[in-house]
Amino acid sequence: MALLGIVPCAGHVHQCAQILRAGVSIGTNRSLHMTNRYAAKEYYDVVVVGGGAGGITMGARMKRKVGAGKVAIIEPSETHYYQPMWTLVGGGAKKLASSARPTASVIPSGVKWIKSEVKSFDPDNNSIQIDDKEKIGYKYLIIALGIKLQFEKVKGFPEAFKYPKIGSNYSVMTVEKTWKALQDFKKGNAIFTFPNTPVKCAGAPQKIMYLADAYLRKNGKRSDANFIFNTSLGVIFGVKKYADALLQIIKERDINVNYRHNLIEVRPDKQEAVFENLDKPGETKVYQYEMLHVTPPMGPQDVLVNSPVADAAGWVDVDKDTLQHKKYPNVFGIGDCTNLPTSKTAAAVAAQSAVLDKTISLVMKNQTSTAKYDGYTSCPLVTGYNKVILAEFDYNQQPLETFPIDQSKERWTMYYMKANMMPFLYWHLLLTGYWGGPGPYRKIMHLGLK
Ligand code: FAD
Ligand code: UQ1
Repeated sequence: MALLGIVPCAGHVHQCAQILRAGVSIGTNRSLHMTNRYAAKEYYDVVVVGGGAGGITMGARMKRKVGAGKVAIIEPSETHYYQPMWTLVGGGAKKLASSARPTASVIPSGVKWIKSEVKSFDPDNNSIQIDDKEKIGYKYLIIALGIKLQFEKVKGFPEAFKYPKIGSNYSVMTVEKTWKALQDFKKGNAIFTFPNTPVKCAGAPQKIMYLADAYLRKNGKRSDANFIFNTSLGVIFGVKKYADALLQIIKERDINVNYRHNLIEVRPDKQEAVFENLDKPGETKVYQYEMLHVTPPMGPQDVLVNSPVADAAGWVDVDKDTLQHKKYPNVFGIGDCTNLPTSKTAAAVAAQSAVLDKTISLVMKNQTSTAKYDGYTSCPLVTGYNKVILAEFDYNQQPLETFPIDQSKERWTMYYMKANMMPFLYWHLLLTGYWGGPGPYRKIMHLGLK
């Protein structure tokens, strides 16, 4: 217990067996799973697993709902990162340190931080197991575990990162290597990859390419570089309005795009990257690189795969409107770990947090949830050191824009917002549970306009 920093405290931690026996039902006539055969050592009204963007945000919202002492957040990491900053760190426009804060400083005050990893879920008994086989009981569970990076699925990784000229903005360990590779660029291919899996922030694999292009132009080296975007996808971006704008930029900046090309191996000693053609099984092509930016394959966290709270693929199986678990009504999911059919971003987490807040309020009152998430997500597509296309869209991949201007145009104002305002919004409004996405402002901004 002491090792985990968990100190049971009367008034804050209740004996689960006592409370779990209460049993409540919700409007959906599915009864909450409120009997527990195992007495967990600790019990909280709300347990949040994962202390990233979604977990801290929901922890703050739940504190307001049920009181700090009745909420616990389970998160093993000592440091919380604002990951959207890493695009700019890889491009040399921000320092890595500016993306990091101690986890202790973002845990809502009074909320219990259990510095541990979740090892398994037992939703039939309202408990989860953490390190050392210890069980934590809950009345409501919110799963916010994010997505797992799987560099090891590409032959040659992770050892390849010991070599220069390879970087990845997706990991805190490798993002500064991107900037180094860019600064050291001499002559040859600059290659950027997109894997054959779901990813978080699907725009990020190409944002760094536009920054690299701008950097080399500024330094008079662009004519020595051949830019290649090898993507497993069949399109440049899923929303036509922004795809059209990006294709125009790609043409203007002389970038070569190879669709359906998936990175399968890196040979860093020879500076070679091997890609398979997904449309011609067995066909591979070796590319020489002077700089390689890798977006790793990604997938659900190990603890979710084959767990009772996950779907067949390993994503938390939630209702796409309410974010309530499809089978366990006292379990909820938010963010990258869910099977919500939208693009995985912090902006999506913001909009989801407002919906989930409503859903849980209604469930707590034994009412059916009427909240409805529209799939809102956003990707500030950085296309230079002072340019951003602000993509915002919904489940139908239709633009859902906040500002009454054409957001598919590159704008310095949007860059300013991405680089300077979003971090503030994240640390001070999202993580404190006061930012539920731009939905309400969109309506005001568009007043009087069609
Ligand atoms: P995370 O924030 O990743 O948090 C998951 C947490 O779960 C982590 O703290 C982890 O330690 C914890 N965890 C994992 N396993 C366990 C376990 N077994 N037990 C307990 N805890 C566990 N989004 C935008 O909106 N705009 C952008 O411009 C943008 N750009 C991005 C650029 C890059 C390079 C990257 C990498 C991401 C970007 N994103 C952007 C995406 C955004 O950062 C994520 O979508 C967001 O952080 C998702 O929040 P989450 O809570 O689902 O997951
Ligand atoms: C957003 O809400 C958000 O989460 C805090 C982001 O992540 C950092 C974003 O990148 C964006 C664009 C939004 C949406 C916000 C506005 C004002 C359009």
